[in-house]
Amino acid sequence: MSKFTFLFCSFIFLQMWLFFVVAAEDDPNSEVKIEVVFKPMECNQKSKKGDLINVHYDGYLAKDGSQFYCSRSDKAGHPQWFVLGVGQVIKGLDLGMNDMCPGEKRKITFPPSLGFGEEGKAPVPPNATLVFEVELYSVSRGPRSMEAFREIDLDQDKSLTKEEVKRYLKLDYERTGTPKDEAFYDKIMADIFHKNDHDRNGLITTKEYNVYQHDEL
Ligand SMILES: [Ca+2]
Ligand SMILES: [Ca+2]
Repeated sequence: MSKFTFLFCSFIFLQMWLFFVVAAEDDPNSEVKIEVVFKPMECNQKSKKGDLINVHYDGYLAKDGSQFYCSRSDKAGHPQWFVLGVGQVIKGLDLGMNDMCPGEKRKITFPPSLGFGEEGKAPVPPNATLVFEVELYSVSRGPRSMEAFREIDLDQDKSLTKEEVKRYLKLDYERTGTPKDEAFYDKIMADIFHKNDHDRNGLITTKEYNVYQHDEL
């Protein structure tokens, strides 16, 4: 074998090896099917892992199209808040709502392994492929970083009052060009404090706020 042939064969072998490594890698993203139903003209902040997002989502079973969850009728009907990509919602939604613009609507389809699995969870039956129709209202960049906390905490006393959070929310909505009425903010505030003010004293401390528990002030 000439030196050249040897080098060439090594190269082919390396290529094949790389191909198998890549092909064998289980990529959960490829199992999530995303259809963009509506995309707003303007998009200055796309959702990414760690962002606090506000969203309406309706869940359907792929096999017969029946609805099993509707955030518009559940929990007083206001959009849900959660931190994207950290397991606060099922995996299929965490993956399917990434890189999304405020105002965007998507239809997201994913297998049971990224939903409620082989067992299912009532009213979702075992082994169910799920379809979600989602509408994203707002994206707050890195709200769970201490940087954002300091921005919200006007008087820098390391705890957030309802007034401080509300002011921040208003600014955020005004920034994205979608200001809302007082009732809208009040509903969101109730939701945020319900989920984060664990000791119910009307203040969100750095500890209550920080889901990752590793950022230091
Ligand atoms: Ca404060
Ligand atoms: Ca508290």
